[in-house]
Amino acid sequence: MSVVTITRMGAIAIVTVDNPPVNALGLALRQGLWEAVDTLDADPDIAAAILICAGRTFIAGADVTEFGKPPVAPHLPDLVAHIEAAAKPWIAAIHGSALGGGLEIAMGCRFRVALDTAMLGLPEVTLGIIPGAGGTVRTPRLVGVAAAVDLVTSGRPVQAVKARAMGLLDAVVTGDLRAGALDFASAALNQPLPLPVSARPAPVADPGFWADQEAAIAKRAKGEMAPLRALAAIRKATELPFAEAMAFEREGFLALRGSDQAAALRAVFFAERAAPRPAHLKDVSALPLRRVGVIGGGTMGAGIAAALRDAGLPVVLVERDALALERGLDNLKAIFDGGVKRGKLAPEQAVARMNGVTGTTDYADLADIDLVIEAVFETIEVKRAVFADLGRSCRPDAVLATNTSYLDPRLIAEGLPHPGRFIGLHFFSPANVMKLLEIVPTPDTAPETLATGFALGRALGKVPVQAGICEGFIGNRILKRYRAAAETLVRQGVAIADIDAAMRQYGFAMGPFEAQDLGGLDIAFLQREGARLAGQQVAETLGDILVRAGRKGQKTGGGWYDYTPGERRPQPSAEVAALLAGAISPGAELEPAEIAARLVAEMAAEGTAILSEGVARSPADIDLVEIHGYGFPRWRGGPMFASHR
Ligand code: T1G
Ligand code: NAD
Repeated sequence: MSVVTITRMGAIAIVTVDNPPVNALGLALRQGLWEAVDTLDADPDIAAAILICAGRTFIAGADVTEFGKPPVAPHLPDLVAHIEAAAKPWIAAIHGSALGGGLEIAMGCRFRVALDTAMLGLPEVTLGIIPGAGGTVRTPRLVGVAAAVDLVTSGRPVQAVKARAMGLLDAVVTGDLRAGALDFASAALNQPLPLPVSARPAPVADPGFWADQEAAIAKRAKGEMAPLRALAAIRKATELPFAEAMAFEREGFLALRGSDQAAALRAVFFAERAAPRPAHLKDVSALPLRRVGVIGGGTMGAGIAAALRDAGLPVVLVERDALALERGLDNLKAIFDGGVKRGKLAPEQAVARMNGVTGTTDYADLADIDLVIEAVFETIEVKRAVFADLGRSCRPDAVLATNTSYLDPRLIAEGLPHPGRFIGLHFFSPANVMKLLEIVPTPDTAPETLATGFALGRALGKVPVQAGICEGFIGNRILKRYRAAAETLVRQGVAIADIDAAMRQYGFAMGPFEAQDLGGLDIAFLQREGARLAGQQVAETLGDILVRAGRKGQKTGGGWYDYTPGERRPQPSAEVAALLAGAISPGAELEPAEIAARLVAEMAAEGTAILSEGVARSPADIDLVEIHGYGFPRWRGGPMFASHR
């Protein structure tokens, strides 16, 4: 079956691409489009061509699976030029997502028309590369310099209406795309044709513009190469003749294509797409999810309820008493009001989100719930009491899940009727923002319960990763090793601030000590104290010394660092130096790269142990946990990827 077919509607040819799943520009498609240009140019009865796609989307870009191989002609920039130079003007008719090479193909067309629901973008930088088929050279000619810089260096797609306003589209249609494109073509062909995009003048930016953009992007990119290279290519598009600018872009694309950062981002790209549909569950049906219960309206319960509402699921929020329920509903409303303040939600959407929440203190209101997520206090007694109530109040087939961070889900579920429906669903705070969801089955968890956990992950747009039962599952277990390794460096005389600076330079938003001051040192301290009380041998940590001295982090005005009241900037602390003096033997002099290498190696070592114990199913899963739960820099690929380069 050919991936390109041509049908004729009078003088208009309809060129249909059908290359599932996303019409990616593999070799066969490139060849098919090349031949279609020649066929239609040779057909005297054809005046114009409409390029349209079958399936879920317009062309979603180059075929990422080809990236690891040498490029094969016809190369994409040549194909775009071939379409642009066609004697018969082409009109791109876009639905779904026109991304990367797909948008570049569309920019080679004389016109671009899209459904109002379509998205258009140049996400190449998210793959560690830059557009390689004219995206940095044609885009500024269509939308101007500032909009081109934002589109290309951020990789963020734009919706059709905004794309039309920017000049990326010539028209937005609703309903039947093919009919709308035909109407547009008929009207457009009665007018003088616009110049091909490459022949249009390139806009010029104010002198200071490039310096400002370079500084802003360098700050945001934190070592990632592609965004700055994309900026340079757009600048050349405004300063050089088209062909020279194209050559500069191609050189940058080819240079980045083989880079470690591109390899890392490609690995993450495919891991993220595989995660929500694990192969071992492909023949297992998930249970229907129509209404979800959340027990506890605190930090996590409110965040989880918000995530459920964002996904359009009705929620029953259960709290222990009327006052706590009122507080829980206020927590939830505050999340949506924050979304309105940030322009993420319209006021009426925030109201609708809350209208989909039923607050109650009566577990009987869970009688018809499909799935319940418990997010109450992290003590086994409270959790076991809650699940005893749930076992009595919910349907026998209702999935019951715990959001515990450290307790053993098997102990929480002990004695629960129908234990096959129990599972751990470990969300990360804030639960309506963080993408990671650790899915933790017990030995009794039924396959369809596990499949339902993944189905919930998909519904919420999460990155779900299955984890076995151990202390901290995957992420918190690696975090504990990371923090211990960082403390070891402190004991060897490496300055706390140098360690944080090294990890920020590596690409983390913040270092391990800054992060503890933000989250609070007491959470981990209480875990250690609990283990000690339970009779476990848990060595004294430097963090213990600080917490015992009342230094719990920013919330107490000081933790690993001092903080000026009202400020959040960490300042090295003389008190901390004095408190830890007895535990530090000065002498270690480490470069930032060495500090980062040692700490990442420790994460990878724990990841290897986690793999060998079967707690994680693959190294890629561990990398997804670190990237989406703990801020590991995406363009490094994760500790497992980074340590095996
Ligand atoms: N190439 C190959 N396969 C792709 C693909 C691509 N570009 N995009 C998606 N897939 C596969 C994916 O692995 C999955 O496979 C299936 O399609 C469905 O994906 C020259 C060089 C288009 C918005 O970055 O953003 O063009 O698991 O689950 O949720 O300048 O896929 O079914 O076997 O994500 O409906 C630029 C990346 C490339 C687009 C659809 N393009 N893709 O989302 O489906 S670089 C991109 C997406 C480039 C040029 C440069 C999304 C989507 P499987 P999915 P979805
Ligand atoms: P929290 O103290 O903010 O909220 C707990 C809520 O549970 C309170 O509102 C309390 O009123 C309610 N509650 C207590 N007993 C109840 C009962 N019998 N019925 C109904 N509601 C009851 O705690 P949190 O930070 O939201 O943590 C909740 C759970 O999520 C814990 O197991 C924690 O380990 C886990 N968790 C926390 C984080 C985090 O960063 N805070 C991250 C992941 C997981």
